[in-house]
Amino acid sequence: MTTSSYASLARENRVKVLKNLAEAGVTTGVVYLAGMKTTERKWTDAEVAFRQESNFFYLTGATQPDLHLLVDISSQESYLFIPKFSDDHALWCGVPPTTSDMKSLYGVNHARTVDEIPDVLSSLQAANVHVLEQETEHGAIGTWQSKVDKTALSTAVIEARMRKSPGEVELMRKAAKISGDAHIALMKAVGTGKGSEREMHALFEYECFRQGGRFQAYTPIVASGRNGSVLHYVENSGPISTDKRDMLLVDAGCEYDCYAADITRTYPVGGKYEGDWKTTYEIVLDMQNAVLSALKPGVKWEDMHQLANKVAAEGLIKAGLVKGDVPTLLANHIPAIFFPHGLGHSIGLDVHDVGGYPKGVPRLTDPGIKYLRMRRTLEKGMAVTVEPGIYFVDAMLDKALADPEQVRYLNVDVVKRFQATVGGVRIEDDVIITEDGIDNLTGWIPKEVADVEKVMRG
Ligand SMILES: [Mn+2]
Repeated sequence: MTTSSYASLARENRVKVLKNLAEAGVTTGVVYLAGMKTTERKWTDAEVAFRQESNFFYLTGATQPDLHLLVDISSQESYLFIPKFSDDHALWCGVPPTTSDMKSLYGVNHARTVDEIPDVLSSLQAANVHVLEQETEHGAIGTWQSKVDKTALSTAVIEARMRKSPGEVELMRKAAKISGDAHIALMKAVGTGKGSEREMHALFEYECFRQGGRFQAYTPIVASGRNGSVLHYVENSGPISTDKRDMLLVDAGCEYDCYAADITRTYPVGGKYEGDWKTTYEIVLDMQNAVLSALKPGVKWEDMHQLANKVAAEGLIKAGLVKGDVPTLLANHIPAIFFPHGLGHSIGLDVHDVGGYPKGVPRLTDPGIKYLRMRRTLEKGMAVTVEPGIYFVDAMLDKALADPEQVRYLNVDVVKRFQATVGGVRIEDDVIITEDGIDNLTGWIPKEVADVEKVMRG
C-alpha cells in the first residue's frame, strides 16, 4: 500500500504540536484525539458524506471514519486505532483496511484496533491523557477518562495550525487554483437575463468537483443584483438580472485535501462595469488593494480593518454618498453602515480557521469591527482572507437614515439611488503572510475592472 501524500505533513504537524506542548511545560503523558465518526441523517440510515474532523486530519492525514489517535509525548511515537469491522463490511463498503495497511498508509509507528486503546495506555503508563478542550467523548479510553487533561492541547494545536508550513501552503494553493478556475468559468458563462443563480451555483460545484474539489469549503453565495446586499445569501434561487449593469456576487471556494479556499468576485452580468455599480466596485477594489499592500509580519489585523474603513470613507465621500471629513466619518462609524462586517479571518483546514482570538483577547465592540473574526499580530506563515465589501443593506440604511446623528453625514438622495439598484460588492482573496509581505494565492483571478471585462468578453 502506498503512503498517503499527507503522511509526512502529518508527521511534521505532530512534531510542531509536541514542541508547543513542551514549551508549555508538558513533556509526559499522551495526546488523545478521536476522529470524526460516521454520521447519519437523523432517524435514518442515510449516511452523511464523510469529511474528517480538521484537527484529526492535521495530525494523521487519515480520511476514514471512526479512527482514534494516541501520541506518546516523551517518545513521540504515534498509534492509530481502527474500528473492528463487521463481517459484512466488505459487502457494503469494500474490503476493510487492516492495521498494517493503515500503518503504512499514514506512516504512524503503530496501528491497532480501537478496543486496544486502554491496553496501550497501560503499557505507556500514561500519567495523563491530553485531549482537546471541546472533546466530550472519551469512551474509547475506558478507565483512563479519570486522567483526562484539557489544559494544554487545544492551544498547542491551534498555535501550530495558525502557522502554515510550505507543504500546507501548496495544498491551499491547489484549492485556490481549482476554485479560481471555477470563478473564471462563471464569469464566462453568465449573461444578462440568462439562466439563474442556481445554474451558476451548480456550475461552480461542477467545475470544482471535476478537478478534485470534492467538497465545498462552505455553502456558496451566488447573488444577483439586490440579493448581493444579503451578506450570507445562500438561497441561490433567483434569476440572473435582466439589467446588464447589475452585478453577480459569487463567494465560493472548495477544499482540497481538507484545505479551504474562500474567494469572492463581483461582476456585471452584462460584462461591463457601469455607473453607480462601477463606483461601488472601485471603492471596494481600493479598500482591498490598500490592505494587500500594507500586509506583512508585525501588522495588527484590527489596524487593517481600520485601514479598509478609512479607504471606504474616502471613496464614499468621492462618490457623493456621504459628507464630512474622513476622521469625523470614522469617529461616527459611518463607513460601517456600508461595510458592516469584519475584514477577514484566518483560513486553513477550516474556512473560518482556528485561532482568531488567543486566550484573553476580547472582541472589539464598535460597529462593523465587532464582527472581526481575528485579533492577532500577523506572523510569517499565517493565512488570512482579505474581504472588504460595500453593501446597500435595507436594514442598515433605513436605520441610519432614521438616526439624526448619522443622517447628518449622508447625502440622502444619493444613498437612496444606490439602495434602489446596487446590491453589494465584496472582493475576497486568500493570502499567506511572508517574510516581508504576502503571497496572494488568489490574486491571479481577475478583479481589476479591465481584467474582468476582458475575461467576460471571451
Ligand atoms: Mn471569507
